[in-house]
Amino acid sequence: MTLSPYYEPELETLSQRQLKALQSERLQHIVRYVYDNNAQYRQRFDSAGMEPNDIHGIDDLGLLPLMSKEQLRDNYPLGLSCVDKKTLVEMHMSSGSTGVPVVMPYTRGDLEQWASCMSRCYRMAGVEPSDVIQITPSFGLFNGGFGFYHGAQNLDLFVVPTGAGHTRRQISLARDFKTHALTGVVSYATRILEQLEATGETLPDLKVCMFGAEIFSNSMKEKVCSGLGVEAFDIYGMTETGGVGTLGMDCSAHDGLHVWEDHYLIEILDPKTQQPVADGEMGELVVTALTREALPVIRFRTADLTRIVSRQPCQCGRTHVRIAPITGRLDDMLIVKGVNFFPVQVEQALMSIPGVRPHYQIIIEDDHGVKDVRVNVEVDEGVTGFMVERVLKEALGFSPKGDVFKPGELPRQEGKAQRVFYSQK
Ligand code: DLL
Repeated sequence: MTLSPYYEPELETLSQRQLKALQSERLQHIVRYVYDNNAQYRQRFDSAGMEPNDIHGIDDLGLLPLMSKEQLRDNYPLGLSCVDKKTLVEMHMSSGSTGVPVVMPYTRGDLEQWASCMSRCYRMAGVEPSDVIQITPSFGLFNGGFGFYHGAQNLDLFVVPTGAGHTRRQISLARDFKTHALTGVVSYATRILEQLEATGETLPDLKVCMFGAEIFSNSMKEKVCSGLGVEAFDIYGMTETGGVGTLGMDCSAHDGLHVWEDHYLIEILDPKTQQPVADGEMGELVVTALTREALPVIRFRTADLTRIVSRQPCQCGRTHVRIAPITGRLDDMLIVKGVNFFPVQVEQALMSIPGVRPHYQIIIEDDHGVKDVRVNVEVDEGVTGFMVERVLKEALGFSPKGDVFKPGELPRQEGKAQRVFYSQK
């Protein structure tokens, strides 16, 4: 018997009208809820000159003040929690580049909401009960490991909880337990692929990869898919929204990420004016959590850049809005020699060169305020620095300096890969 491709068919295929009505009702509720249960929210709404009764539906969203990562950091550990600490059952945390933590506490209801979002993602990737799923992010403060786990438990999948690292052991477990789906951080897939290529082994049972947590170019995705012989899904979420999978994933049409709009209201705003951009235009994703209990973010500025792909129903039958894969973060944009670019553009150009490996570094050299960029990349024999430089010049409009390295020469990291480094002269 083939299972339904949906986990919650009715909710995933609501008509636009039904969806808007549900979102409006939930928005009114959540705004009243945070106002009544947390003094910080109350104060911020009061300062913005609004009160919960002003919100009649999603068209009034713009009346609510925007929320920044700093606010979450300033309220470490539980200053923005809307529930009694006794009702909390779990927490996750991200430290980001500044090291000041952002904490997300969970009630039992929040864990169930997370598991439902994740279950939708698994179903969308065609993963079925008793399929073997290998979870490669760490089981710890990072939400990745536990998020994949909660969803998998909810669907009765067979979990191989390898956690991070130990690539050789990951491969032997995947082979011995016939892993069907591999989940984790994008750059870890490249580590597994590298190891397989070095030994000539294959993982014939592996059919699906669910990867996210990092911005990745299409060409990187193609390399991973063809190398591992899998279909890769781009899964999206963040600590502030409740973790991996909460915001959505692409379906096998791979035409944008389906946002779980009954749980999260999204806006795409111009980062400068903070006004909505037209559909199709790039902007900052701003998220309101409609169904979380412990810490529902309201108009949270994610700093992630994306655009609306379509509001029309997808060929998979789901009706929620689709957004483009994340192309950059506001704080990621590099400016060198008067040219603005995102690291993913360098990756896209590098990965389009046959024989270039998915391991690279972008080094921003600062010589008394004058910036230059150096790109180091691993390549197979026969690929020269000149070939790399030519492609980068074409893509970026200027020639970065750089060196080519043999496979395995650049350092590897566990977890999210650091691609950009800064050096002072
Ligand atoms: O990275 C959640 C996650 C874990 C997603 C495992 C997918 C797989 P944080 O550590 O809080 O949570 O980082 C969130 O990572 O704002 C994006 O900038 C980036 N990010 C997450 N998913 C994607 C994705 C997890 N699919 C931050 N594509 C977000 C691009 C992503 N960037």
